[in-house]
Amino acid sequence: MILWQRPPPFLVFLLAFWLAAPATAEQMPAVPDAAGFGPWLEGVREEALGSGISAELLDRVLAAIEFNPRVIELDRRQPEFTLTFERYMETRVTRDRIARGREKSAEFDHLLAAVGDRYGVDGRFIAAIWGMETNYGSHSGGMDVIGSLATLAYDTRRSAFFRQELMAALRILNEGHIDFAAMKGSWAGAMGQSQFMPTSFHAYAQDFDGDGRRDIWLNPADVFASIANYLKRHNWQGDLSWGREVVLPEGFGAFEAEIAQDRPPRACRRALREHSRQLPLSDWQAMGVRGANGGELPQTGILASLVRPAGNQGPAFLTYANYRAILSYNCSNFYALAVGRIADALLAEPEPSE
Ligand SMILES: [Ca+2]
Repeated sequence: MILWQRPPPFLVFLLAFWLAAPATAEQMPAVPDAAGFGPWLEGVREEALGSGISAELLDRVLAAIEFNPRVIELDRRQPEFTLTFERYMETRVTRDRIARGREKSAEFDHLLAAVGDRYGVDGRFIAAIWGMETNYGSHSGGMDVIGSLATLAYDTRRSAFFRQELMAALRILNEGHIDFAAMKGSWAGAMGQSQFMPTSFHAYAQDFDGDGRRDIWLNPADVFASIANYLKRHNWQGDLSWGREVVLPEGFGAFEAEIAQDRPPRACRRALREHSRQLPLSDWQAMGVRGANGGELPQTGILASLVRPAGNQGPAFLTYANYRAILSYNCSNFYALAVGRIADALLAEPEPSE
């Protein structure tokens, strides 16, 4: 039940929870019998050989992997609770993550600027996504990608999706971008510091340093360029930010019908169905919406959707096209707002008390 036309690069736990949410434990398919895994891999080998992957590579890699019951356990895990927006922001946009983001932005200053220039994506957004996905490369997931994907493809729950990802992962090895031993990722196959699924790797990963390998595991230049390219290819507007927090006027409820969407889009519907219609900032200003500090909104035609992640009584945000590019990375309003807030913190001077 993957609902995207293109899979997002990172299947976060929230997403896994969401995928699991409609099913009760009784409805989950039984854990497959590990005894059939070896014979099943023979079929994988045949298919991979037919698509041009070398026999030597397949012999070596397929002999080294096993059915991993831990992956099935993680896939079957039921959500225990859903974080509120406030709690999500407290746990994701931490002082530590911002402080580390400042350190890493300083350390990779020239590289982030060079990548930012090439792709038209401000380096603070690249750093913010890097920080959210893997805490700046320090938590990329230590699971063997081929073993995890083969286990999920052998399982019956989403076998077609994961078999396609498995084939894409074998192609990455066949093309020599990374060695088998270093091809690590999350249990669901999101790989390296940018947490790309293998099909996203083929579509978006970049070789920024020009060594012939697209190395999103160990090479910061390739990691940054891959994140930037993903955003650029999802309609990133280099001269815009992501959006802004706003204050709604008394009696704003009168506009609810006027700002409702005609029809939520098909892609990333889970997050976008919570958005208002896209209207120019000047229209929002005319409705009495103001900046978080009470200031006037810019009188421009920039299109913005209103997002209220904690419901009508909670904080309100006007979000631009770049916010939707962040949603394409990970279809969650909480995630996109956290990325925006970290990116803004990286722009601002640290508070004297910090
Ligand atoms: Ca490279």
